[in-house]
Amino acid sequence: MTIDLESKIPNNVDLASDRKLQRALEAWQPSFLSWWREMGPDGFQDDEVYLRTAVSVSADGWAHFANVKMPDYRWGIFLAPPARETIGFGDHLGEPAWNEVPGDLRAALRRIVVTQADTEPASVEQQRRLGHSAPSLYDLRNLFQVNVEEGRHLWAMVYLLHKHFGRDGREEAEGLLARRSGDADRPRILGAFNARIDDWLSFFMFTMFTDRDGKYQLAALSESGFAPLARTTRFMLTEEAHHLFVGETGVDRIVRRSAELTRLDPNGDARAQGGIDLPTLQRYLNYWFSLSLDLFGGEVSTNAADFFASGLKGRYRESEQAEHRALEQVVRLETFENGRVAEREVPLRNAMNEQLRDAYVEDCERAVARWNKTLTGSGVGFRLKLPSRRFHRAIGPFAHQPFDPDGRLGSPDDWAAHLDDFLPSESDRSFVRALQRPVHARGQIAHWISPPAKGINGQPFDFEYVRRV
Ligand code: BYC
Ligand code: FE
Ligand code: FE
Repeated sequence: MTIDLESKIPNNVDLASDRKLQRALEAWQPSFLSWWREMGPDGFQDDEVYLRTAVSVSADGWAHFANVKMPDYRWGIFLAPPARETIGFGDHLGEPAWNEVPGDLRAALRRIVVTQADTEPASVEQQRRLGHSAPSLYDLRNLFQVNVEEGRHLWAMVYLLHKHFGRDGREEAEGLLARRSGDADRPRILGAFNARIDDWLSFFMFTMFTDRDGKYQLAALSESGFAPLARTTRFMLTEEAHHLFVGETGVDRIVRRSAELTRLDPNGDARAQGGIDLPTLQRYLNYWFSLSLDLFGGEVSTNAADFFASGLKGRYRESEQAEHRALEQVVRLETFENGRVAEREVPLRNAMNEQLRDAYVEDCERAVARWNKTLTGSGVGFRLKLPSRRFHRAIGPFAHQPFDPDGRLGSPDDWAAHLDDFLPSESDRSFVRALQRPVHARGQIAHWISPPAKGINGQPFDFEYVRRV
């Protein structure tokens, strides 16, 4: 797998040997760049940003750091080496993995690839104005790092569409640049990717909770019997780790600062001290966690069962499962029937969305425990917690039911009366937005957030991460 960094589109897929594909992708490239100019970060396009660029797929030294203007970022196509030669689960267990799309799986596979692809540019669109209110140059650089890599993830998926789905794939690739996050007529496909992100608390919650859905979805796809999908998602996961780091530590830094300001204030009110109060932080958490839970799909899903049976989408760390056909087992799931919460036995294959969501929730619990440790250390009594999985759902049996964050069913009137306790209100949002004044001077940090424990790539916090022109 030689790496070609010199050609128009850096790649390790030997693009040069497939002229037709190369021409098709080179024709898509200007469309991507004009999408980036129009919908990528607003401003800052001429600034030098200290960016990491993927240049190899070997574990040591897969990326290099340099000052780059964002439009000059080298968006490339990189497949990790195959992890296995055979299909690891489902009805085709043990058969050779596919390098081409099996005809009968074409529609399902295309749908999975397009859904995954659509989230990548969506997130860039959602975050496009945040540069103007960055709390530090360090954070500004991290925002742009995440943005260019989501752009590369779009490339990863568009490569699959162009190479394996012919004319349909090329049309889908156009569609990915035509939909717009939040647009009434042509929105992005999945719910959370049409939500507003116009402050940095939302950005950190999004990279914590929504990018983390990405980690679990990519991990499930990296088990795929369709080898090109498995290999490309496996490489995407190496980049994803930093996005999750940005989210988890970003929230932690706000928690730390909010706790300090709470202690400082005679009435224990962080807002009075120019910070974000912990109850507001909890409401943002409620919002982004519940929105992200929906991204796993319905609790009971025949789509998910089919994806598993046909070998397209596995479980989280499938190889660590005791058994890979998942044919005999049943699992008990919570549902909502005739106005009450009930349990139901479901064949394991139909519960694959919920299994993946379980792994995700456990990971989120770990992060919340870490934030609470920060609160303990700061001597503040407040504790954060994940809301119930029944709360504020739009997909699955609990969708649009008035469950509170503790999972108790109320009346629609109770819901309306407590809405502002559960979720960020317009007044919370405008308060948080008003705090977000840009801090673009070296080594400085906004009042409402703590500095990070360390800088990027061994650089100090006061490094000039973004050189403004
Ligand atoms: N919003 O059988 P069901 C990332 C639809 S994030 C709107 O329950 P299924 C990233 C569904 O399409 C990772 N619609 O679920 C993060 C279906 O429609 P039809 C993205 C939704 O099919 C941050 C119906 O409801 N990756 O990478 O198992 C920054 C019932 O379907 C939603 C993937 O999504 C929703 N939330 O779908 C950047 C992986 N949920 O058939 C990037 C690929 C469900 O009734 N996608 N629906 O018309 C999949 O594997 C699956 O399509 C889903 C679940 C996980 C989305
Ligand atoms: Fe991504
Ligand atoms: Fe990401």
